[in-house]
Amino acid sequence: MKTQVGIIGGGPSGLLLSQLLHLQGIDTVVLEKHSREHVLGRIRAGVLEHGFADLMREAECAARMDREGEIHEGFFIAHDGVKDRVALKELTGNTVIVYGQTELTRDLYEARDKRKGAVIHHAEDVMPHDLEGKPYLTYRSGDEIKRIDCDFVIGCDGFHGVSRKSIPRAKLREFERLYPFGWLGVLSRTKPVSPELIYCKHERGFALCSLRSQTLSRYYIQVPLTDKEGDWADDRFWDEFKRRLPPDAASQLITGPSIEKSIAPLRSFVAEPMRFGNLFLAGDAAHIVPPTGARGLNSAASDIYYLYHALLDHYKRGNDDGLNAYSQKALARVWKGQRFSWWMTMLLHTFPDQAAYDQRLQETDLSYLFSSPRALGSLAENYVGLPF
Ligand code: FAS
Ligand code: PHB
Repeated sequence: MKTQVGIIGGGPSGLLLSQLLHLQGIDTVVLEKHSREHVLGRIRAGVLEHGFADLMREAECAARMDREGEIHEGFFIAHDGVKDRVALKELTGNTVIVYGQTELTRDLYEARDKRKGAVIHHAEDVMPHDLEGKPYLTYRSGDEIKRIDCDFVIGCDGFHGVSRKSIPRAKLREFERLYPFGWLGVLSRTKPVSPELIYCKHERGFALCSLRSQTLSRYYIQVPLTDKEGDWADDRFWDEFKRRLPPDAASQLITGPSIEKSIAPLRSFVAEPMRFGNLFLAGDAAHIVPPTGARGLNSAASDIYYLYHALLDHYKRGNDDGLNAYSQKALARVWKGQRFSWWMTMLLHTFPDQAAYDQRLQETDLSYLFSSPRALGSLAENYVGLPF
């Protein structure tokens, strides 16, 4: 098989790039190792920057997002018994859309199907070859090894994928910070406790009130790294969650059976450069953030935006400036997302054995934040998404 752009990974990054290029007549093939049901079964991001939403509209995949997604003009930070609001729209003129990654990925799959896009599931043992020459991909389908010749390989295969690992160690530099806790996430068919998100800083640990719709709540609590989902029966989760909420929310909390429960460790990670020969990395394949700043999926958006325009310039105008500048340009925005996610995580979580001095710094950071419109404006502009 031959194609112009071979994409490893059928998550939001790979699918969005494939759809955008297809609309411009550029041929792609997406190789996804899992089934579609498996990909859609993962509960992940919930908040989309306006930049991501605009890309979905440009990809002609935004009808349901615009119909069912909720526009949010602000969110709350609860701390020391008070709830302060971050008025995103007043501070920046922009808003965010609350729309689950699962639904967004479903919309992208449906758009690929409608245009008969080549998305191959159950692609086992995907391997990129000859990345500094004329690249090709191989993968196993049943007992058969198949080959796809392409001009470029885009690694959209997430943190555990094969593409970043295909770059020679000597060419790659990795930056990582691990956090001494994880997030236990619960999905429940209950009315959300708050119409806007509430990030709760609490001495017992961080908690987050989010949602997927007015009948589907998405809640998180900070848990020790040693905890497993099995340690948290629903009753134990609801009791602990309620203890970390501000009083008005705690009194209105509606509990119910969890329909999904998972623990994700928190990590900050960046791989540089995001290019090796004709291989380009995008999304989680190149960078990971703790979800505190809702930057994970949104950091992938600017990678896809830069790659999409760079590939257009290559194929339509024979100009490779965009491809040659991709890694540097993408990393500049990725690192701003890293900084913001790290800062929000340090601000709102309870660190085991935290020095008293660091505790005072957290408290001072919060009081400064809500005493200075400029400090709050900085938080808000990062949350709604810095310009591409
Ligand atoms: P993805 O990981 O989504 O997709 C990669 C795809 O490649 C997968 O479908 C995988 O099956 C496939 N793949 C992997 N290896 C392959 C191989 N060798 N061959 C072929 N295919 C391969 N972000 C937020 O903003 N908010 C959140 O609350 C949030 N929560 C998260 C919770 C968890 C547990 C995780 C892991 C991430 C979370 N994220 C969150 C971040 C998440 O949303 C990512 O940023 C987003 O999925 C990035 O999308 P992709 O880059 O497409 O990577
Ligand atoms: C979510 O709804 O899953 C969500 C929202 C905001 C975050 C993290 C997760 O910062």
